[in-house]
Amino acid sequence: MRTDTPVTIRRQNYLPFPYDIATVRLEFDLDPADTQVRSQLEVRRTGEGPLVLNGEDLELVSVQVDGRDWAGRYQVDGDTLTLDGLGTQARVEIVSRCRPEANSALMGLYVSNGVFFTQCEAEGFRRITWFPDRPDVMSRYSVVLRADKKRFPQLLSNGNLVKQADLADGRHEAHWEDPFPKPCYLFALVAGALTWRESRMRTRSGREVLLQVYSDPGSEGKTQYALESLERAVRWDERRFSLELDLDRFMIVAARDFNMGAMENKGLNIFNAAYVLADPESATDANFSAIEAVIGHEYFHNWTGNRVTCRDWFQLSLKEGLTVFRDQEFTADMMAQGLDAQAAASARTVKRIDDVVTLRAAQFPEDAGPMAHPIRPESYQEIGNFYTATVYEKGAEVIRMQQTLLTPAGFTRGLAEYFRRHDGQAVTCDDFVAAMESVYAQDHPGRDLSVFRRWYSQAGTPRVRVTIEHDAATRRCTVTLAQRCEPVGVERLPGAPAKQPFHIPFAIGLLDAQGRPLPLKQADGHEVRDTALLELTTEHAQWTFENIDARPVPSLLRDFSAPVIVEYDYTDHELALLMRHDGNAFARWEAGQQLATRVILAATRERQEGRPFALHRDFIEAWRSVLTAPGLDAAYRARALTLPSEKTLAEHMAKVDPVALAAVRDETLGALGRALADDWRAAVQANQTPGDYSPDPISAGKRALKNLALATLMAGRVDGATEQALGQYDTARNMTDRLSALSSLVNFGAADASARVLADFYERWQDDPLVVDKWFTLQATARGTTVQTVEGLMTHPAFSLRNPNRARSLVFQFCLNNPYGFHRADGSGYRYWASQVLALDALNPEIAARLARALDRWVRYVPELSEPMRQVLQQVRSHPGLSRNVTEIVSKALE
Ligand code: 0A1
Ligand code: ZN
Repeated sequence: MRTDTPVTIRRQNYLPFPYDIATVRLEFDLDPADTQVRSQLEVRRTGEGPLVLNGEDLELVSVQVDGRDWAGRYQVDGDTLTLDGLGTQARVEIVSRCRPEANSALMGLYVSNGVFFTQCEAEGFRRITWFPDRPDVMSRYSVVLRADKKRFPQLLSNGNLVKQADLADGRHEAHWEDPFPKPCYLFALVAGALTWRESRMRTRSGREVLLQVYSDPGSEGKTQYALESLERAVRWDERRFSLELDLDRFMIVAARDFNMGAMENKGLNIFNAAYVLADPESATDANFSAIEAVIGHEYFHNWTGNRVTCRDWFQLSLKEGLTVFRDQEFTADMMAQGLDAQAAASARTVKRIDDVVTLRAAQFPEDAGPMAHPIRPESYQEIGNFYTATVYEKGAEVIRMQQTLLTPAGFTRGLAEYFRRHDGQAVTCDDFVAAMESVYAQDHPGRDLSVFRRWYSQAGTPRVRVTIEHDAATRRCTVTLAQRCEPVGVERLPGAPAKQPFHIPFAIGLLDAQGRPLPLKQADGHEVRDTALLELTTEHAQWTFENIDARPVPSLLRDFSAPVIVEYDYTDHELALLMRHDGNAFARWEAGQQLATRVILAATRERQEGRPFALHRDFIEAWRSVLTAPGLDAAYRARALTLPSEKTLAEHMAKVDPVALAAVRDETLGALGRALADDWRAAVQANQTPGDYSPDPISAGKRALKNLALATLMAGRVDGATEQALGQYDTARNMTDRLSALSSLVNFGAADASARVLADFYERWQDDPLVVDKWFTLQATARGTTVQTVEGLMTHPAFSLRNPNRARSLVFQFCLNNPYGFHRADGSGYRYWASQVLALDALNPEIAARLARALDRWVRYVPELSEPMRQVLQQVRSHPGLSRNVTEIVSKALE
């Protein structure tokens, strides 16, 4: 095994590549055991120095330049191949070999379920052939694939199929040409026996395009939703941003073994099968909605990522933040489609809530820990470690704030300007902001986005402290906003520049004592009906509103207008008022979350001090009011009645005691179940979805509320709940209901009933890998599961550490989402973590590094836990042969 010495790559050291490579011709002789790749590059010198190419795990067969053997004029040094003595123009031909079936890292060319796949982003192309593996080298590709026709009947690559032919010895070949120049990370091939579903559509300029979804034989009944989602995505990008599909053919292929969600290779997206395959019996509402979102995401990359790509990997958020923002908007529009205005607004709020919940659970902790980085990082050791919630989700928030500042119409103009300037180029985040700024400056003379740009260069979640002063005599109310943001990650190191204030768009409303909205009239005469957008660009600032009779209740950070933490000392009474009356549905949800956070944190402190648990009447009544208030739709109600997650709650604790926190959260749930049993039962009855299954947001919302009600009744051990859950499990006609019932039984039911349904579930679904993943996840996260349980499950014939979905479903789920089992005071969970990080690292370093992050915030825990965590981190760090990926994570954690 190779030992990587970590080298830090810095953004400021960027240098352009000194050669252009106009065309690349690749010929593959595909064989799982030994594949030969012949690569021909048209090279033109544009700067100084030799031609240096990257290659990893390749066997070099020959190097020729302009038809002559180049032996003696090239050197291989570790992972680089250096060619000397090239003229201004040269045709370089390199032949190399690789072993796809031995590739367990799933980067480069690999075999999954007998099918060849590639994964090149970020630096996988170098495992296929020698090449300048960096996104700013853009070339036109033509590709020839040759393979045994019986075993590999479909031969796919980027662009258009221009020729197919049978060869001797039962082999055949296919020639593909991609008309668009692209960086090598967007190259792809797929070869194997696949089934497919297709449709044709006319783009808005009238071109006919072929859309195809490929998957393994037998799964053809599960690709309809994916194909429909693709059609919706094509239409949406035309409508919303006037962006049209630029190819004649667009393909999606499902892979059983895949490191991430999916990959936007030009015209040939490769997907984790979990984001393609679905039918009502085997997939949940969450699966259906994730499929639509990921298909949208990859499709939208065709413009934001492929047509305009990144100059270097520090600019990753240029394409990822923007494309996540686009997929969020797509989903919101799809959810709102066909509903009346009020229902549509609620659907959009539900989507916003779901995105904010993800941000708070995944990104806020990251931004406060050792891996904290700006959305455009300054340095990295392994780029694979920077496909983070910060680059993706916070990156999307930074784009959203630009839309808020420019208005949606202004943002659309800004995006058009971005494409006008940069189509076909590899550019930077600064280029993006400059295009937006050109529109912003037109619409706001004298203003610019110079302060706003700090969102790209500074890490950490800003805190905004709000103070309200009311003067009864002048009937004026003054709102003061003050921001601060502690240095995080490398910002704490000596010599780091001081942190500057951010440009924060802060949406606010004011309510009177009855909860009615107050018109917001500012001293300069500017008046809005109910929501004002305050732009905070300095450390603190004040705004004065007029004609306000009494001290109002503020409704803050409406629609989560910026990724910040708000500090305002609400009384419980004020929160209850906002929960009932806030006209901004997001802020109304937020009030309930704050109240619940307060209650659970106080009870956790009491529990730690040995006092008994009792849920306050007012809190129960507040929850009852949401459960029974007229006029709220089920999807929104389900979100408003969901207690904040343990991860979000933990962010509010000085030192985290995960077991106490989880126990109090469970007890709170149980107490709500008992106190409001009749109302929960009524919710179960009122939210049945008879008839054919449909994943539409109204039906999904009903199921979400019904299943929350069922879980809450189960948590409360309310009479009849077990029978209800068992009945639902047995008679369910869709996976959402079946799995929810099963989950309630496994977590809160009696051991024998739980064992019986788990066995039944496996029996029914053992042939469907995506459902077997759910079966493992349920057990990995179940209350009562211990390290021993998980180790037992690892010996199950269906378990394999090599398949990332399976590893995630069991090992990751246990370490990340089972506080009771994982955070045992005896350290057994942590020792298990160390053993699995090391086992995975030998197979697949990218996946291992993700698991490694489960302990990166060890300092946040109570000392009884943080000390054993530190010990296992050190043990992993000192392991010989550790990958660069895991080394970076554990070293930063221990710094
Ligand atoms: N660009 C993809 C993410 C991706 C990154 C790396 C991968 O393999 C290691 C795969 C996919 C996206 O944003 O969807
Ligand atoms: Zn992406």
